[in-house]
Amino acid sequence: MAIARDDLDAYWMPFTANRDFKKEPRIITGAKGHHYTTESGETLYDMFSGLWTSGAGHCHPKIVEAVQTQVAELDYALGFQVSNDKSFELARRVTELAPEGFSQCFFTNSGSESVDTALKIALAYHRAKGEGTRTRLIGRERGYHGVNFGGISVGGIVPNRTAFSANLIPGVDHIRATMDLEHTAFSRGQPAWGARLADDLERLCALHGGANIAAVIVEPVAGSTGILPPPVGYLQRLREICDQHGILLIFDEVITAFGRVGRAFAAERFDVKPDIITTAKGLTNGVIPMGAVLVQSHIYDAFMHGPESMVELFHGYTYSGHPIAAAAGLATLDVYAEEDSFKQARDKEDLFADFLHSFADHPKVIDIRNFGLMGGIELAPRDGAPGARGLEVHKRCFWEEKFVIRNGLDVVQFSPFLDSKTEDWERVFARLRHVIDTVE
Ligand code: PXG
Ligand code: PLP
Repeated sequence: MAIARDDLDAYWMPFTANRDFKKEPRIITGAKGHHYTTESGETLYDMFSGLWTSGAGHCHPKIVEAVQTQVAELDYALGFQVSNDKSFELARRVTELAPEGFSQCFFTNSGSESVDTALKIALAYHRAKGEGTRTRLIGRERGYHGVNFGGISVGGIVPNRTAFSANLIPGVDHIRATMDLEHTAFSRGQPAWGARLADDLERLCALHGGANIAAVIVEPVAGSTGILPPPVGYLQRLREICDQHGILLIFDEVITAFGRVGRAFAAERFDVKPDIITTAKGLTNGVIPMGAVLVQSHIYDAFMHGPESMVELFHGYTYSGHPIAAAAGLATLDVYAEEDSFKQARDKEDLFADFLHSFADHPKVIDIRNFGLMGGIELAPRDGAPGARGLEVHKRCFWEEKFVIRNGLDVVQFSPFLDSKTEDWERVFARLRHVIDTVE
């Protein structure tokens, strides 16, 4: 249904240029499979799988049915001291899918909540073990860990922090970002250069004393900042340094979990085992908001002391383990298994890289980055107007070429479906070339 122009005003949209958007609203009213429909009845191809969320396709019939059934059976039950059946089943299924050793899962409603939950678990874990001096948290420049206070404090996206800079949580430092165009430009997949950047963590251990650091949080492949795959050996080196100093390693897999890098988890793909993994998005295929924080058994076990009638972790959300979200999650995991979605993604990643890197010779392109089914083409910014060219490409793809991509400043980004079809990519990338050729 088309919405009246007068109806646009009340909604303060997230991470959106509200005034610009409301002059020329891009409004979706339906979706099926790999396509959206707009309020004017046009069909658009979705080259971003929702917002990294919907790898199995929109309105997947199995997930739709599971949600419809669940909402009529149990809409909600309290989650503190009482719970629902589906949440337990989903926790078991998620831990079975996870790398060995991940034995428990704590439910949240978003990636931002997963991150703040993981940071709190890390701090409380050390305290429970009698290492209360471990209070410092380490993030990475350019990291995106959601928008809550913990997440923006360890995060490294400058505009997300600026207005709040005096109120970020104390005791946080950042290691360097892993991109340096001089060394990494046009790397296909993981850059060969840059493992040494992990040694920045050693510097912070020397500065603060490693025994004062609770945890390090990184995205195994940085997504929001414009797709930065880890240099070869980098994550292994971070793990080594954490082990040497007794620091917990947190992988923020809100984007990378559930097939985006061709495996259930990036931890599995890179063969590096963190202590804690945060997830959201693909857990329910984006259908109902839900996140999960996975912990290794040594974390959970550290809390299971003291009187049995005591709450072990003073943390939780009204909607933790919501039955409808859990039902969506169970159906989503079924779909991933039945359709072998992660293998489909893996089988297609080379072709995806070929399409992306076919832009390497374009005069307006300054870098191309990819890993799994995450890809970004960085355009040269216009003089004095960073981001303007990227936004124009995004809008022209939407209005003229009828497909949806994301731009983060001048990085044009793609997060295709796990079961994408070659012919759809052929059309998208051919038309994208035309748009980049002709954009000012
Ligand atoms: N951690 C990571 C690694 C993320 O990518 C979050 C935490 C926060 O999740 P929620 O569900 O609270 O948004 C994210 C989310 C983009 C984009 O444009 C990426 C995210 C969110 C919105 C936009 O790439 N990632
Ligand atoms: N604010 C108030 C006044 C509340 O009562 C609650 C929860 O009961 C919250 C915030 C937190 O809400 P949620 O548990 O949905 O995160």
